[in-house]
Amino acid sequence: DNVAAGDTVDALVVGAGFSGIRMLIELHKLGLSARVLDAGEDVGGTWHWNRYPGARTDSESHIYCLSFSQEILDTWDWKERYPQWTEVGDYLKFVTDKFDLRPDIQFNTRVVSARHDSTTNRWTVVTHTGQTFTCTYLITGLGILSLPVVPEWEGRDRFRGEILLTADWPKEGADLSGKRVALVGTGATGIQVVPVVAEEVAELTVFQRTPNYAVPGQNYELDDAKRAQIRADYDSIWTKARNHVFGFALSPAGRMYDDVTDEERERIFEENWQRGGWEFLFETFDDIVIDRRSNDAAAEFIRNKIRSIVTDPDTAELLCPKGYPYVGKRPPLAHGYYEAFNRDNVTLVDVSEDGLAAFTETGLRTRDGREFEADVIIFATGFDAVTGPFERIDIRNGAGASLKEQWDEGASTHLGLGAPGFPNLLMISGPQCLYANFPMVSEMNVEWIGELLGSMREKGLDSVEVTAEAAEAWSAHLDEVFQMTVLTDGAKVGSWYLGANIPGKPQKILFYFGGAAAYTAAWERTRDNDFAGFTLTSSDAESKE
Ligand code: NA7
Repeated sequence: DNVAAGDTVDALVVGAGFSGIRMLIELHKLGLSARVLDAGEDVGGTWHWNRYPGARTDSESHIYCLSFSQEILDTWDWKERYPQWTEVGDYLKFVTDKFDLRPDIQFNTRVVSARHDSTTNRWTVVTHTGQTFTCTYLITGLGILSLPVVPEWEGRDRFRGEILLTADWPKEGADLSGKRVALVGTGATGIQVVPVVAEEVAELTVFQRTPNYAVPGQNYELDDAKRAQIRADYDSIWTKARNHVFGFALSPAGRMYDDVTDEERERIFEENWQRGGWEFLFETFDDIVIDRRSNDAAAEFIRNKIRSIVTDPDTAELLCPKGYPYVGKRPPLAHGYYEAFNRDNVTLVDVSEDGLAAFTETGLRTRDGREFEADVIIFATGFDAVTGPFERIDIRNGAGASLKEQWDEGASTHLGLGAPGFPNLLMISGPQCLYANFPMVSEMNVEWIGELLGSMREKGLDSVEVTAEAAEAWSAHLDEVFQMTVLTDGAKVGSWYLGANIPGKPQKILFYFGGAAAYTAAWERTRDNDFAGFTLTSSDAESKE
């Protein structure tokens, strides 16, 4: 299924997840020649690699998808409220085949470098096998969480058991039955792994550094009647999502902390805990992310739930997040996570003070010498988010300057779409894009890149670059919005929103938290103002200068 080597195309897209697939469709519409490269064996991106037991989305299926094709919305049948990784993968394959995209996608291909030549206005892109592509536009759909990180503890080679990574789970699966399994990491991933793996293994030891605020997803299967209801409602679903702060099809609660009595507040939290998912955060009180009292109330409600679910009081207390606000880190959805700690074969180990430090022949050891035995160690230890995947590619502009070096103090972009100094490098869900339901963010960015390229083409222009002023202004705005939220506390607890989970990574907010409507409005101001913030030129004119 690989296409011919040594190609020259108008646009080269890196990544065949939601972003890359949707971009290819847009490029076809524009009549541009295009190629998509992906390191995996098939489309899927995040959902190609994260094949671990329990992997599913934290967004509801009917909005964790692309909106542009009515036909796809009408024909693809989602099976569950939150689809499993296999289902999202199948969906992306369905879209790929429906739009006959495979001839323009090359799999098993990792891009290692990209260098812009300002005299020819072309990027030269080199892959891990040394294959070379040239293109006018280099478009990235790298994913925000695609570079997994694993702690570098001493003695990895010493361990005689098996080491598994959730973000690169064996394609053939892993047989954990009857084994003693250690799990490191209790983020959104670890929390999905625990209840599923607990059913299969002899013993599961869960190492927790920072407890999370996990609200139940309350997953359910969708039947024809539910799907018909969703389909009939799609106009309003997309309108809601495009106006929602996190891109969900939810409505504002219409009330704040002070609007109700304490008893009323408990009742509202309880009701939405039962509904499950993001309703708990977004349809209870509209000020949870900005008002400490509202946040404290939600946090205490969740702690009390944990105390009521987990029967061993010491374990319950360890599982209770304290000292940082709800949403201070990205909160996961749970599917039987807390309940799993009531099983005899599941043990929680607190490594918040005395961290894990080394592998032994038979397991893991903490700094002060506590030892734990395991046949299999699973790492669900997170990602070098957003900028990591860019920085592992050696991206350089015409002057030889590297993007990684430019981002030494943190990435700076305009709307997440491009960085100053890097002409014709266009990003989908790049640094400083909107933080929201990501298929939606990617689709917005793709449509905007489409509008930009379409307009440039009409005007006979072929070079676009973000201005330094626009990137500075966007960074300042991002920070201003971020400072209004309780998310700033994420720095204390290693939030990946901030780059705080990676030692040495600049701590600068990686996302815009102003909501989908404001993000769209910012793009529309740019577009309707002759793409203010971007310098558009023709390479012909440039070469005459
Ligand atoms: P996360 O949310 O970054 O979680 C990583 C987890 O791994 C988290 O609990 C970390 O603890 C833990 N971790 C990382 N390094 C260590 C060491 N050295 N020792 C012990 N524990 C460690 O990644 P996920 O994959 O779960 O989720 C990422 C996103 O995917 C999620 O937010 C959703 O958007 C989907 P820490 O909290 O840093 O103390």
